[in-house]
Amino acid sequence: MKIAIVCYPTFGGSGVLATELGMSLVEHGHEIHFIAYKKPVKLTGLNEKLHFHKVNVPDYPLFSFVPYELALSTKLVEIVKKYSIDLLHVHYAIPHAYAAYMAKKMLEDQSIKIPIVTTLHGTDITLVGNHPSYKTAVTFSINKSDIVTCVSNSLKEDTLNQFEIRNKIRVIPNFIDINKYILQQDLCKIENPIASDELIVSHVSNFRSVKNVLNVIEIFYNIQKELDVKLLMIGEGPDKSKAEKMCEDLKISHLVKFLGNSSQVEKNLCHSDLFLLPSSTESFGLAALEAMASKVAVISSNVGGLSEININGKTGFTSDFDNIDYMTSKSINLLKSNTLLEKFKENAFTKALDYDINKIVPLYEKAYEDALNNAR
Ligand code: GMT
Repeated sequence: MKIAIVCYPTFGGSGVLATELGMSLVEHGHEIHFIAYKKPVKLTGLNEKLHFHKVNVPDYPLFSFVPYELALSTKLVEIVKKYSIDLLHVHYAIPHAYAAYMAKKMLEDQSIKIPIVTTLHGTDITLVGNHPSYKTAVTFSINKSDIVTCVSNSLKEDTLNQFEIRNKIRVIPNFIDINKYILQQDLCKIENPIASDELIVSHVSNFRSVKNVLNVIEIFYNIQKELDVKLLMIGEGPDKSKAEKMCEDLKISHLVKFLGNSSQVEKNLCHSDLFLLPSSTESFGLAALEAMASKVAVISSNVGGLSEININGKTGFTSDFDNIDYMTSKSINLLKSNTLLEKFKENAFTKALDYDINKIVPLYEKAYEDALNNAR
């Protein structure tokens, strides 16, 4: 199949997932065309089967906001015709599903049929999409997609509760390439053959307010009072400087490393013991799954899709996002008992196997076949 994938090109989970999916589809024999305003950060190895097309959005003094949807739908029409694309797969409803529908209608006018698969990722539904300024257009674009997928059961429920959806929604969970993580575990052992006594706690996110990074710092502050421990904070975003300032105020800056964005989190996570993700909303929590694939136990909130992957009492612990005392005491219990910690790490890894790329990508291929069959 020839598939055009539209996504955000940033470090956000939806863009990362879309990129990994596209690159894996190439290995399955498909031809993939990424379309975005910038090359996706994790996209490598462009060749005759793997393309990137940039959406150019010219500015004009009249515009307070550049009309990205217009430029994107125009680009979609151009690429579909130029490369005889079979199908559009758009990640994140806003504005991608809307622009795809416009492209579909423009192509229909030229007697070209193109089905749309839309994948909902979370904030396009739970935080942004249900705002009155967008809701009507988001509902319309979901209902006009040929196939709709979302990344967790919880997101499916939220979508059905918050929007009037006539379409069926299939759940296709996010995935990781487990072999990449296994390989990295081996490399980490070679790099660091003698296990250190120092424990490592980590957090990966875009440091937006929903991630509650200040809670991460507070939990870590409590842990370091009792244990010899370091914290790795990976990512960039609006609350990063507040988190750095909090570390200075609490006089723990020497124990906390802010590493910035990473395109190889598996390298940063392979020495970690515990992962903290106290988000107030999280449709899936790809970062938690990446930690689990790296054999790291997870202390997270119980919101959205997080409790579908982080099994309370088995792969880690879950609680209300603001229950700092519970998260602290569970972290300390786990980190104090090597036997318990090792058991949780193994359980986390075993659970991550359910989300291996080889199990999940065929579900997308099936969705594409169904979309093509429905369109015929
Ligand atoms: O986490 C974010 O804020 C970024 C956002 C995105 O669209 O990139 O992440 C959402 O999609 C990820 C990939 O499906 C999910 O793993 C995240 O849980 C989800 N974020 C939220 O629901 C807050």
